[in-house]
Amino acid sequence: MVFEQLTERKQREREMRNAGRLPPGQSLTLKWPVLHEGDVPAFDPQTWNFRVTGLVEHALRLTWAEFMALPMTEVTADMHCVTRWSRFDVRWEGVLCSEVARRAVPKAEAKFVMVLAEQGYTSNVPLADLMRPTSLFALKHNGEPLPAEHGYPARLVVPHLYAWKSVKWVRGLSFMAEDAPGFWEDNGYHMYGDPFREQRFSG
Ligand SMILES: Nc1nc2c(c(=O)[nH]1)N[C@H]1C(S)=C(S)[C@@H](COP(=O)(O)O)O[C@H]1N2
Ligand SMILES: [Mo]
Repeated sequence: MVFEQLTERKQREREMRNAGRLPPGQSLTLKWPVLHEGDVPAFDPQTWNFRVTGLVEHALRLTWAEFMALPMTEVTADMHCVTRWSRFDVRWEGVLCSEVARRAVPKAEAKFVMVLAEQGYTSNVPLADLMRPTSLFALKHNGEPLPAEHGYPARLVVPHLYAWKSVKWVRGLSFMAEDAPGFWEDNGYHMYGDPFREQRFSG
């Protein structure tokens, strides 16, 4: 049984490598590891809000009801963690980052975004990367509401960057002119984090 699982995993891993979808130094996991600093925060729909600040024409403060009323999109994408596991064809459902940005209207000088989460976790992402049609605030994973430990009620997903940028329990965005390090970037991780270029740590 264990042997069969290993074989299935190895076969799928080879398939993904051949398809150019397994970044260097990564291996396939069939599970969904849980990785984060600190505790799983509680969610109160009465007090939860999503705030957009910084270099935008319209600062936003959306309630949970307002956030859920935004248009929903489905994105199927791969997930790569810097600790060397990758998952493939994950189906996310939620609000595209571009939908939120469109309402806030970034100023011309806004080039980077600090993503803000519960308990002070942050990560920086270039605005252009957030505007891609695969970057979203996911509310569902493979058709089910996000499990608490994976970011319920909402998490950012930026599938083309290492998953430390895919901020769980996301609460807001701050638009900036210059790049600035978030939590892991401040602790030696790469400012951009492209898994296909193995941008794990800063130089
Ligand atoms: N708020 C928050 N988001 C976070 C983290 C964290 O510590 N806090 N860890 C990141 C890291 S390092 C990874 S690999 C992914 C893991 O997501 P998962 O636990 O759903 O697999 O979440 C990212 N998002
Ligand atoms: Mo990670």
